[in-house]
Amino acid sequence: MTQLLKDEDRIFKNLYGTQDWGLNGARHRGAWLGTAAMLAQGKDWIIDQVKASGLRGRGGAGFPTGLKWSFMPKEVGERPHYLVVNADESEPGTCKDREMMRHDPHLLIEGCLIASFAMQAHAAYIYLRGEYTFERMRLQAAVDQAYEAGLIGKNACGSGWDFDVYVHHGAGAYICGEETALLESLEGKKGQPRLKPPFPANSGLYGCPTTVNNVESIAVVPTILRKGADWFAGFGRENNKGTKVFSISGHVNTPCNVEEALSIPLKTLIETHAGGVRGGWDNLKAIIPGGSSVPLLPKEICDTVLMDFDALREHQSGLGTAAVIVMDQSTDVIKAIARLSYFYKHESCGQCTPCREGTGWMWRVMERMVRGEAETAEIDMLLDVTKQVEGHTICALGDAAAWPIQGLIRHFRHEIEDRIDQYRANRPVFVQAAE
Ligand code: L3W
Ligand code: SF4
Repeated sequence: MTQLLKDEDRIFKNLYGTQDWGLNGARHRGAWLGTAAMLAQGKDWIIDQVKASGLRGRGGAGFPTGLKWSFMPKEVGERPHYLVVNADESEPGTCKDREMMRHDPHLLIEGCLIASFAMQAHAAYIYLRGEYTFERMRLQAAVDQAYEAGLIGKNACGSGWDFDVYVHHGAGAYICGEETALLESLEGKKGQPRLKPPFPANSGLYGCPTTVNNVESIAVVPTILRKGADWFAGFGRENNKGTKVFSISGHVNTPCNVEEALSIPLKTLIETHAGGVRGGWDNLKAIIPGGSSVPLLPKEICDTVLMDFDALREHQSGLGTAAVIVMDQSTDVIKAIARLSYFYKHESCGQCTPCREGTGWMWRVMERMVRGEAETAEIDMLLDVTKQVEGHTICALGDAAAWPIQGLIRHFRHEIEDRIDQYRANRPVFVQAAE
């Protein structure tokens, strides 16, 4: 029997905006409580706590957060250190950071102070997705409140640490969610990914040591420190610890964002929080479990799979941003994946050949697969092209364009073949007129 998360264990207590988003409301919910005392324990203590909590990055890659922080140089030399918060939330299906910034912005600002102090950064930049105008205004208002209350700025929280927060608005390009493209864009340049290494911890914003973390990764830190690393590590299972905000959309009765423990069974997550699949669980066809970049899974796997990094990886998918996109039996899965192929073609920055050419090529073949106007042999050719793109590009967008197609072929090859057969059976036959 799965233990569901209790309300008192939810970090985001105002996820649905039913309470005051401002400083009074945030304080009432526990934010900014004991922040100076946490800083007084020192940067090593903070990083050790985050490591002990088992927190892994909540933006898609799941990289251990404490470990990432420890990559920053131990002491500040001539180059200042920076924290950059990736709030360029653009992964199709994902809308969790938006709700955190709308309704609980102080948790993020407090997290920025703690994380920046731990990495000896005097400034944090929060880079928001271009379309998030309301969230920018809300976040800026919360930042202003925090300055006014002395929580950030000179001698933040009376800690002796000077700390500034800058809210920066992107211009609406998906690729700027890739951390190095984001840094380029923040520097005022065209948002194109950089080759890694060097990683941002060595050479990030303006060539200085920088850590880029997702909104959720930073916003959970104050509560982890307040309640203890063990408390957070008590949820989920080994290597997949803590709570997580899931965005559930598609063919469910009540789409929602919900915070649950990692490793919750996918079926329980949907039936408990999203009102179940439209028409009942048996009407399920497939689910994309972690945002559009990870491969979809057929119902047989969804029946039992756990929602965490390792369980989904075992099934050749991933937790990604934990955006669960549900598709019922009425879905044309070939068309759904072809639409994603168009998205990646459109969002490719074009600087490396396998991605620039490959995304367009894959999309065009996918469109023919949708209509059934392909040869059966082209399915393997398409699969081969996805393998040529995967792992051969500067950033993960190439992988993200390849993986959904690989998932489709892995689990729904028969549908593609049936579509081709159907087209062949129905296509008009032209008989050459006799002389
Ligand atoms: C120092 C090393 N730092 C790794 C750091 C690296 C980065 C983090 C993870 O892609 C995924 C992608 C999307 N020294 C290091 C090191 N780091 N080795 O660790 O790096 P990486 O390369 O594994 O991933 P990434 O490039 O950050 C992110 C997937 O997420 N995704 C989409 C996400 C979309 C959103 C959104 O809309 N908000 O986040 C969904 O699955 O495909 O695979 O910081 O520097 N040796
Ligand atoms: Fe640009 Fe695509 Fe290359 Fe990433 S993989 S750098 S998006 S062309």
